[in-house]
Amino acid sequence: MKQESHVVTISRFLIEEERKFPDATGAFTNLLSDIALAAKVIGREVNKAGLVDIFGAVGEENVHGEDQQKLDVFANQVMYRALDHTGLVACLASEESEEFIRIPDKFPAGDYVVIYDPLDGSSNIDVNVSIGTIFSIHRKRTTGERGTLEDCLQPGSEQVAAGYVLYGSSTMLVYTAGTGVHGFTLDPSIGEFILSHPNMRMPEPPKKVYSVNEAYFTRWSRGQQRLVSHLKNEGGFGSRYIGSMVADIHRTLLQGGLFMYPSEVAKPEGKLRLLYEAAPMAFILEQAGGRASTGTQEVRDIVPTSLHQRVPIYAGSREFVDMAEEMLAQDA
Ligand code: P6P
Repeated sequence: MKQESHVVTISRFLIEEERKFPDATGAFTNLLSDIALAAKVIGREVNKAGLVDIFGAVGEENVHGEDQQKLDVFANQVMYRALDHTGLVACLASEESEEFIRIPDKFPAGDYVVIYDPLDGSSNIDVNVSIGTIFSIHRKRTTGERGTLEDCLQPGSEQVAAGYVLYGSSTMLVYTAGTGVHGFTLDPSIGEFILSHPNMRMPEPPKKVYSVNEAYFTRWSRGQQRLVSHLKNEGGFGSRYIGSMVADIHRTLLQGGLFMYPSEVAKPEGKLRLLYEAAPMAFILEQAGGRASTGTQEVRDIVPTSLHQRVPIYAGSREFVDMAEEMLAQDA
């Protein structure tokens, strides 16, 4: 008789992981399960966006002056409603909200702080390019019952977990809680995330691929220009750039390579946000054997001073990030 393959749902995996920690209360398991549910709901709308009037902009701008897409607004609401009532969360922060988000008094609060970009890469929605949700999880540090802004402004090194959902040819949830990186693929026929990529490790040797928007070449520092010129000439690298961070990072995690969003002479902080883009991706890549640097320091060492602060990022295979830092230092 054909052996039924050993199907491990994300719920089963989380429970088995929880058993490894005798002091675990089950709160983290429930939190990740709630995020997985939100991912399914967001994924359902993303995957049918072409069929209903949920494409396009809402005619408003988000906190960064970027046109808000209808799916951005929807995904933000789904993440909030999946978490606000659970009693697991002390406070939240979202790319779509200027201020940090308090848990309403009508709901109990918990110990976790969840910071998220509900739909990253949303400028790609209308052209059917993969987009994603990114989340970062901290523990509340302040002593009050409910979280504060201070609880959101923790360095990436203090994250208890981080993950992303990639709405692509399949919907994948990838997360780390500090004991490896684990990938789950949604089986839409049963509505379950199934463990498809246990213990993800960046490949050695890595694929020689760099990923950066070269349209900005003239805005870069001399060191950055020399780095990319070296990669594409003597370095023998290929180039892949999707323009959706979750998709570019996911490819880099699976194949190896170097993802960059560098600073520009006029924009020394770069574009990507520390709390809900760079820091969670840094945790994931480091847990898989990679690295993430600003070009001069570990992304996860930066102590945030504001919710939406931006950082340059060089992320991917350890040896490629090391090389980038060395070449940038030559022209510093
Ligand atoms: P650019 C998408 O808007 C995003 O925030 C990231 O997902 C992506 O890596 C980056 O911006 C793309 O920016 O300037 O190359 O279009």
